[in-house]
Formats: sequence, structure tokens, C-alpha cells
Amino acid sequence: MTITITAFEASPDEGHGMARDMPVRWALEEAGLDYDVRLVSFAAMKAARHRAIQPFGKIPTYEEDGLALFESGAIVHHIAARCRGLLPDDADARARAVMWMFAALNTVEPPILELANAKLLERDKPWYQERLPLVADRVRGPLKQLSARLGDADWLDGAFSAGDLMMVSVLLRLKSSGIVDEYPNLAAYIARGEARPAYKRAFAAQLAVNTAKPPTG
Ligand code: GTB
Repeated sequence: MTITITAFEASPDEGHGMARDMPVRWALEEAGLDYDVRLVSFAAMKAARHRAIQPFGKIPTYEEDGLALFESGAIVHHIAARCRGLLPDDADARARAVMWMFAALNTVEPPILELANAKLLERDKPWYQERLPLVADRVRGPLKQLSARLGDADWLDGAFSAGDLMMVSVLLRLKSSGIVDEYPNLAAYIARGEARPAYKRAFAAQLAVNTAKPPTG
């Protein structure tokens, strides 16, 4: 079985781990699965060959024998469901781990994306400075509640799971904003995720793509 994922040929963040191939790589590393990476340009992402797999013209995708998937959350779930270590054996604990994956993507991430989009797309608007604190406060709502739920635990529900993998991946987007530092237990939670050997291997692999020198001659 050969697994192939897609990633940016040249990531806008130059390999700082913000693109969504990162949680997929991290899950594959946690699972101990070998994988190939097909690097795609923005033009290739919008071409029919790629859209046949990813109808929205984005990365990442995942191909394995006859199976082709898109959506990073679905890909991470697929990887987690077929290996040990990312989803608990106990059926109830497994359902809760999947619940945390959805909470990361459906509850915690939307205001974080809104903040990122405001900073990226609205900076030149006359109302930008007035709106920004409102958008940032919408990020704080779920963070406050997540912080209260995590308390002084290492992970969200017992052992590290795909739920933590997705939650840490989502929270990492906030790192440069400083907002997460307002919640020291969440900052420590992110640091625990980043300290995992599998995370480090995944990060190094995507950084290498973006720092590789173009071939000479
Ligand atoms: N819901 C989909 C998923 O989870 O797989 C979203 C996929 C998605 O948004 N992919 C982005 C993409 O392909 C890359 S990750 N964009 C290209 C396009 O739309 O043309 C989003 C992203 C991109 C760049 C940064 N960055 O530079 O910091 C961060 C996040």
C-alpha cells in the first residue's frame, strides 16, 4: 500500500507548519506509516486532475490504492481509525476523541479563521482597527471554555488522541497572535503537542520542502 498526500509546492507560510498538510503529516507520523508527498503549484491545484480528487482546488489530499480523500479532518480520522495510538480501543472513549476532532474544526477553529482572514484581507479597510478587537474576542470565547475543560490535564480525554492532534493543530494558528498566551494551560498544551517526536518529524518534513534549494544548472 502506498500513501500519497499533496502539499503546497511553495507554501505561503514558507514551511512554518500552518498549511493543512501538517495535521495529515503529523497523523501519518504518529501512525508510523510511510508516505509520499506530491507537491502542487497553485495552478495545478485548480486543474481538472487535482479537482477530480479535491473539488474545491485545495490541499491536502490523500491517496491510498483505490481510495482518494480530501478534507484534512476526514483524512486524519481515516488514518487514526486504522492504526493504534490515535483513537482509543474503548468505543465510548473513541467516540469522545472523534467529538474533540469535530470540536476543534467546528467550534474552536471558525473564529480563528475569521481573525486570520480579517488580518489578511481587511487591513486596508477604514473599519479594520475598530473591528479587529471584536473578532479577537470571538476567538477568546471558546478558548476560555476549552481552557476551563482542559484544566491541568495533559490531554483532553485521557491519553493523547486524534482529538488532541486536531485541537493542537487548530490552536497553533493562534501562536503568532499572542492570544493563546492568555491561557497558560492551553499554551502548555500546544507545547506538549509540538514536543511529540511525530510532530517534530512532520514539521521538519514540510519545512524541508520550503527551504530546499532549487536545482542548479
Ligand atoms: N477544509 C479544508 C481541509 O481541511 O482540508 C481546507 C483546505 C484548505 O483551506 N487548503 C488551503 C489551500 O489549499 C491550504 S491550508 N489553499 C489554496 C487555495 O485555496 O487556493 C490553509 C492555509 C494556507 C496558508 C497558510 N499560511 O500561509 O499561513 C495557512 C493556512
